[in-house]
Amino acid sequence: MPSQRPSKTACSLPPLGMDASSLCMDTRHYLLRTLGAEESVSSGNSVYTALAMSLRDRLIERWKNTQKKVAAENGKRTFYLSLEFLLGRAMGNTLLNLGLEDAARDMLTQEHRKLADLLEVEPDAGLGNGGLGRLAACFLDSCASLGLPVTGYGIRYDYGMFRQEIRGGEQLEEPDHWLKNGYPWELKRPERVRRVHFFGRSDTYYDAHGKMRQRWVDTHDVLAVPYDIPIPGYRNDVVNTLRLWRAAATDIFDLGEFNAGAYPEAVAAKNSAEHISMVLYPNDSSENGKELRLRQQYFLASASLQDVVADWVAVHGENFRDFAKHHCFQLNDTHPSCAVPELMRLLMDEHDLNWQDAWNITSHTMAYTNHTLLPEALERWSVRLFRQLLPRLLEIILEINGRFLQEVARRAPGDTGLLRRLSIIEEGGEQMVRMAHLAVVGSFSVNGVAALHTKLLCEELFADFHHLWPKKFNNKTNGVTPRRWLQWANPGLRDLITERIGPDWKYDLERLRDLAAAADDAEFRKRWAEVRRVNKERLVALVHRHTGVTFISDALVDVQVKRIHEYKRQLLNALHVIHLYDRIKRGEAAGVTPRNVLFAGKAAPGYFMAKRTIKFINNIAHVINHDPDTEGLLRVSFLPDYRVSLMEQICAATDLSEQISTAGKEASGTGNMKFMMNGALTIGTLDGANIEIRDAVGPEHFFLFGLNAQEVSQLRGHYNPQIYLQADRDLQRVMDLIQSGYFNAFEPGIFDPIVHAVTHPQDPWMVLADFTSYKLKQREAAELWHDQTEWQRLSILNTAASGVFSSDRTIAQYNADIWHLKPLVMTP
Ligand code: HBZ
Repeated sequence: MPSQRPSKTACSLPPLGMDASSLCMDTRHYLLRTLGAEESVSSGNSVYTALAMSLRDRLIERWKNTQKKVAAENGKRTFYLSLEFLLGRAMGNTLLNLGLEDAARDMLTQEHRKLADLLEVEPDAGLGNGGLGRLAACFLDSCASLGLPVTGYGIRYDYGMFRQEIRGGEQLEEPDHWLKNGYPWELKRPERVRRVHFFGRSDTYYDAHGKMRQRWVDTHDVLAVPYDIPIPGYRNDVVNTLRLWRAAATDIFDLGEFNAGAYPEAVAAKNSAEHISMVLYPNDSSENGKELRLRQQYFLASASLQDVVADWVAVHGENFRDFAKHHCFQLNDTHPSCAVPELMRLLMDEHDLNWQDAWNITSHTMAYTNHTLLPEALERWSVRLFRQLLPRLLEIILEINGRFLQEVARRAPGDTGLLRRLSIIEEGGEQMVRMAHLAVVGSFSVNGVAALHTKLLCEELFADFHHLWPKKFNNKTNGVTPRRWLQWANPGLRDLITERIGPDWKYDLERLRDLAAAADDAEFRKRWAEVRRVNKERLVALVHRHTGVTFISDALVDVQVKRIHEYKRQLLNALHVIHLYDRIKRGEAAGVTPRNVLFAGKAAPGYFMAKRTIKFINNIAHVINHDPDTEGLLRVSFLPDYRVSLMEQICAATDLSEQISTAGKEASGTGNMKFMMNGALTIGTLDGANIEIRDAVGPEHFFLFGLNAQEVSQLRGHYNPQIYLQADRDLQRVMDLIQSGYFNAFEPGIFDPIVHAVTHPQDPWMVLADFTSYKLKQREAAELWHDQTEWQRLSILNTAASGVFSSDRTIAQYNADIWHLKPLVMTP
């Protein structure tokens, strides 16, 4: 008898249920059978993990379908290359986007648990510094929600952004070991590992056809192991991918060294390979030039491009004719701009293309986004370091530069100044590679992140390039995802809005405009104010839990949360807080509107002034909060460890959003948008996206103060802070109070650097120049607060006008102008 053979058809699985009882069954399965937990005593941690696994199954189902669809459509795809993805927590976002929030809540209620408690178990994935990293995360959410085939590529750091503790008013940095309990939202893909070269030398050889070619030899290699995170779209069954690379040694031991008896050296080499993905650099606005950082950058660029090229070759063989039609690489700032020479290298050295064909492909697939004008943040790497670490890449960069400068010389004969200004290599002193020039030359699109920022890029930073290639430059004003930043962060407001204008705004945020009419409805305003009051109670509890400060109930909540940097001018806010305190002390309490001032943000560990600013704010807060005269009038708090999950609670409870950077310095800002969407009013300068926020809501509904960008630049060189000091008696009193040691009674001299910074004519941030107009605008805001009818009306109008700041709008513009991708439509 022939033995029974298994059937050829694979056993297909039924789709997973999307109701509370299916979710419950699966979660129990994982809890009891996979995690081996005791049902009765299982910790929040294991229930969280079990629920995450059940949700992941549902993501994977849709993920596979999306991948099949992408392959079947064989259309163009975009790859978003970024050293940072500041994802925050995944569970809430997954529940919201899959439409499983109610099911999860019901299931947990049956288990006598609260969803809110479970969500708190998840650590933030803090793989980014601030705006640039969070923007990448918002963009992924929007791409998936718009059904665009976009894959993120980044680094899976073992340690994300440091955890900030405040001791004695000062910042302490603690490592963020976010993976210590495992990360249920990722899948390791060992079968797709890549090999990345470092060191060695470039070798000339003749191939089988007698053609002279280059190859990179004697390299030290590092493996790049991918971990994939699913990125679900909002209720459209699309799930895109974020692929993060971890560095691993090629072999556990280098056999040569092992046999030579150098066992410790061999193990150390393994470590040094793995150091590449060990830790996120915590600088958000100045380059540190550390070799390890360049290694990270090349590691990401090389692994990601090899991955994409390998997929192409698997389908098309060595025919790259249509490669550019099918691919776009969006470079999130210059950090991944090694991608330009690396794609050239892969095409020429590994796939035998000639220079011209490789260049046509490279320069038609790369697109570069700039996020800063600050000169100290523009990346430059020494040619010496490049030659040592990435010799073949340097060779290619020099060739790109040589050909580029020839083109310039043809167009502007004899203009050596222009050549020097445009060159990718900076001469004079040590030769440096200017990464921004490399990115501009290698890309078909260069964009800024807000209208003013793009204008300044074209007129100043990249003026010569703009003159050469005006059509390359375009603006894409930033946006934020309304799923996380409105629907999830503010369910009360979400439901109230839906009740009023229906649910369409959830798919098209510009529909929020329909809310404007409700601003004149007294009953609606009352309910709006009530939702915001509840949100504020939650924030008050949070602040109390983490700082011990008791905020005044029903007082104005005035918030500045963002990275600590001189250009963002937390100091200006701090001076104003001292002024309010001074008014109370001099007997003007009756004129002072009760106010809670909240600060939060991290300082780069090596940034002295930023760290001293944190200490300054904490000392001011201590004095004010302990002075009985301030009771019921003024409270000040510095909330430690600012991160995505805290902002979710903060933005829903803020009345007054502080966006007070020196005009021309904040490229865009995105916190400003989150606050506006949730109904905060803004006090701000004409900087970054503030300008567009003010245009959208109407100038009469925005507290504008300060110099504009043109005035700032005209004042440079003859700025004299004494003029402003002499003209404002209130400002003198503030400075006198600080200098008297009032806020540092037992720490003599510690705030001298702060006094010096703001009173020095070289102060690039011109803090004192804007103090008086800031103070007066603050007074206007405080007076408006007493008219709650008007305040709530403006709050509603802010939300109603915020639709344009959805990252869905931003991504639709990237797609229309740069990517040209066809949206996927998933059929059930
Ligand atoms: O990018 C920020 C800008 O300051 C902000 O105005 C803008 O809204 C946002 C999104 O476009 N830039 C950053 O957040 N930059 C960094 O975090 C950074 C990180 C590593 C670096 C340099 C900068 O090496």
